[in-house]
Amino acid sequence: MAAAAVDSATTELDVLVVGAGFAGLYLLHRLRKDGFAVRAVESAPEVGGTWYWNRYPGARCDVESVDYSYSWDEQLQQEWDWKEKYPAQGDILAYLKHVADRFDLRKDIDFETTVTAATWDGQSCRWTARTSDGREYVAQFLLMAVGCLSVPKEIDLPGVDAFGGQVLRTWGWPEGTDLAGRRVCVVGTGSTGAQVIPALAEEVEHLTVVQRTPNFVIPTRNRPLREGELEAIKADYVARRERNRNHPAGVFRADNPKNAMEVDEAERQATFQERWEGGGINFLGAFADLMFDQAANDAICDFVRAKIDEIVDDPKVAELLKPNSYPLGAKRPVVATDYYETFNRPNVELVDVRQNPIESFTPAGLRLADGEQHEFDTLVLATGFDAFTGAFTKMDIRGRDGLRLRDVWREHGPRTSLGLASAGFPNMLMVANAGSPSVLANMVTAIEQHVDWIAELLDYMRVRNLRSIEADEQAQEKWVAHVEEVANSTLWPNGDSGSWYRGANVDGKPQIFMPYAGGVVEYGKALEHSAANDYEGFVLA
Ligand code: NA7
Repeated sequence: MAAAAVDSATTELDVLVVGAGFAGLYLLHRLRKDGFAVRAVESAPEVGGTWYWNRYPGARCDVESVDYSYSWDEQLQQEWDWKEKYPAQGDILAYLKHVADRFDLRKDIDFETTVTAATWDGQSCRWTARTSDGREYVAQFLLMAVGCLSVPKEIDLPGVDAFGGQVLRTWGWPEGTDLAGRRVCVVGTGSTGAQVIPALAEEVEHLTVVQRTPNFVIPTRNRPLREGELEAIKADYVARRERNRNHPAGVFRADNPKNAMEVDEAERQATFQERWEGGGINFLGAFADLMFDQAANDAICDFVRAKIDEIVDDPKVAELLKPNSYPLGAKRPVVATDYYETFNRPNVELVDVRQNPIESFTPAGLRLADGEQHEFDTLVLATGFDAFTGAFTKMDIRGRDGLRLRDVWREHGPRTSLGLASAGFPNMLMVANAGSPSVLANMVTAIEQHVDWIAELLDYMRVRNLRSIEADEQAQEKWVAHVEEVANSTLWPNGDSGSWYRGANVDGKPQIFMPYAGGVVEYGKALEHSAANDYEGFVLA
């Protein structure tokens, strides 16, 4: 079926996809192939989602290139040549542009189109989505491929308006920004901060790093792919993808099956050291119990703290860089290049605002509570996101009987059945977001798992002439409780982590553990069980 324009401002569809990042592009391709009238809308002028907006210096993915890519087309994976072990933002964006061109997806994407509101009509079983420029899309299904980290957190820095210099956000970084010779201040030391700080330190005259909570930063050890390495991977690609799908993290990791506290100190240290030298998230696979046993986690934390002492020249700076208020892994593990080494540079200064908070920004910089002043020309904000729910609550989404998603989720957090649908909002399906493995797994694997399930669901409904699917309220409450329970069986929710996993980084946000910590394998079983039982957990009508 082809999309039909009712009048110039209204487009009638089977499916409207919101977002043209990894999730939106695959949805568009798959559902179009399956014969649905589908279009995607995208705020940006280009495909890429996260990888379009996060173009700050040093932006890179912490999943290996060859795994952080689609597995659904053998020719695509054979013809695309990754350059480095871990892909830079520009390489991922180039890949997604290639996918859009190769599968002729652009003709079905409306760029620079932002959905501001969507209303469900129970009579016609259709959503009407409105855009900021007054257009309307009417569709049976509203598929939210909006990303988990697509809305930057509101700026909550005291007196920031008083600052007279340039203010940049890492999200939406203006292309071509030249900071050579400037005095720059970066606020935020999460994954983004840890990438942008070493990159800017090389370019600017002076860099002030404002840190509130130190992170455990694992070295990336990125490198160009070696001669023959990519060819060998390509020769085994199908099996490699299968291994990825069969690992809870959605990417195969040679996890050590041993528990940290069952081996002696020498073996424990040697294992940590080997993983540290190998770099990347694999570090967390050093032992099986790191996220489950406090003593094991303490051991790996001590190891990283000792590394900080070893790397950082100034013992006072080293002390400030050491996290000691939450377990390693309770916040998203940070992987970066030369992060701790950067603090040995003469042009880099660490300002800890935990003990001595920012009192106010000033026209020329900032002033701390004890009166200490720092001056700079450019302020860079790497202060994080209104994760998971931000992209939903930003829109005025009204479901059955006028129920506002914003009201429900702002009060209770995102409530979903299987992370796919929320009661009261029929035919609105979420891709790889709250309630599913999403950010705790290789996002691309998680996205493919969801898109394939959704495509089968839509076909099932089409064949049976079913018009709507909605989360069953009881099943939803059970799933939300299960997500919390699984998280509570790990060390993820522990400590003063202030983590965006539970909404703790945004003032007033309900605190509920949002991603599903059981991994893509267990989650896949739950999806299969639902589908095999006529979509248990949902009401089809
Ligand atoms: P994060 O991980 O939320 O980090 C945000 C950082 O900004 C973190 O260090 C915060 O300190 C800091 N921050 C936020 N607000 C303030 C204020 N008001 N004052 C001082 N410091 C502040 O976001 P990222 O963008 O780094 O990473 C998000 C994910 O993107 C990442 O995990 C990858 O999956 C990709 P805090 O810890 O709150 O004390």
